[in-house]
Amino acid sequence: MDELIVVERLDQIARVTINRESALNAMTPEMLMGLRDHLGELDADGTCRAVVLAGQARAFSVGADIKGRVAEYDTGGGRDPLGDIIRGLFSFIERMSKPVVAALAGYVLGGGLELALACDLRVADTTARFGLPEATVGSMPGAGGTQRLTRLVGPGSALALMLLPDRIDAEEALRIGLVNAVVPAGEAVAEAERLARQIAGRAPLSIGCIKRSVQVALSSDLQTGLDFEAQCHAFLRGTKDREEGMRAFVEKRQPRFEGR
Ligand code: CO8
Repeated sequence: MDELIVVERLDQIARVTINRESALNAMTPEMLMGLRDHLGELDADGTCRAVVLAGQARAFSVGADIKGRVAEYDTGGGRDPLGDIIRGLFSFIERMSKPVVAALAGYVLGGGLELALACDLRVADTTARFGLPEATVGSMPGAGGTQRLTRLVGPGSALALMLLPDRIDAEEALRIGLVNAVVPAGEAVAEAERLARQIAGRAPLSIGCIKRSVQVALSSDLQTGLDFEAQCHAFLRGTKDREEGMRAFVEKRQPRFEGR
């Protein structure tokens, strides 16, 4: 398993693992482009209904590869190839029609935390430690952290994580709403997969519409969001899966959704 990103298909879900254990899954442009390619393929694959995103060994990710950034990618000039790739990837994850569940264990720092923020659900195990150390190295969260974290946990908790050097543990992350659940050490991936399977059993077009509607809620006024929700609802009313879902309920059986 030498690939920087490892993809495993498990029936209707996929497990995607960041695989750079020697550098605690620090992110390089090659890794991020690989992740973008794999997620693009999974999003286009009608047989995949949800994705679990995890990190190998003792980190989800410690963020940008500082050594590589100093050496190659960032001269402090105008262009920032890593920044362009990372921002494009995180926005793509939000645009995916399939939910991405982050399985968080060990270090979840800097860009690694920003990656988790771009996912739809977050499960942490008790080893997880969260922090945004960018200001310690003369930078700032620049891959969506100031925006997504603030929207998720509110300005008070977001500022504490960004201004102070302290890391927070999984229980504190749960308390402030940064993660959806905390599980015992070593169980984050299994729990994330359990949630992904539950999502996979539901109507995929409904799931996609819900995800998109929540994104719209975060970037529009209430009326625009309500109009978008109504459009999605009208669209779903005409789908085969809605007919199947209602029929299955009446017939007291499991629905067979096809995504149409
Ligand atoms: N980049 C490159 N290599 C890293 C990084 C990193 N961010 N973090 C750790 N490593 C490497 C170490 O250098 C070490 O390698 P080696 O064995 O070759 O020396 C290996 O991983 C193991 O690390 P440690 O020996 O340090 O392990 P510890 O358990 O003692 O410490 C820590 C782990 C606490 C995570 C420590 O390594 C650390 O503080 N790392 C830096 C974390 C950090 O500052 N991350 C934020 C980076 S900035 C960022 O992510 C911005 C993203 C957005 C950029 C784009 C926006 C435009």
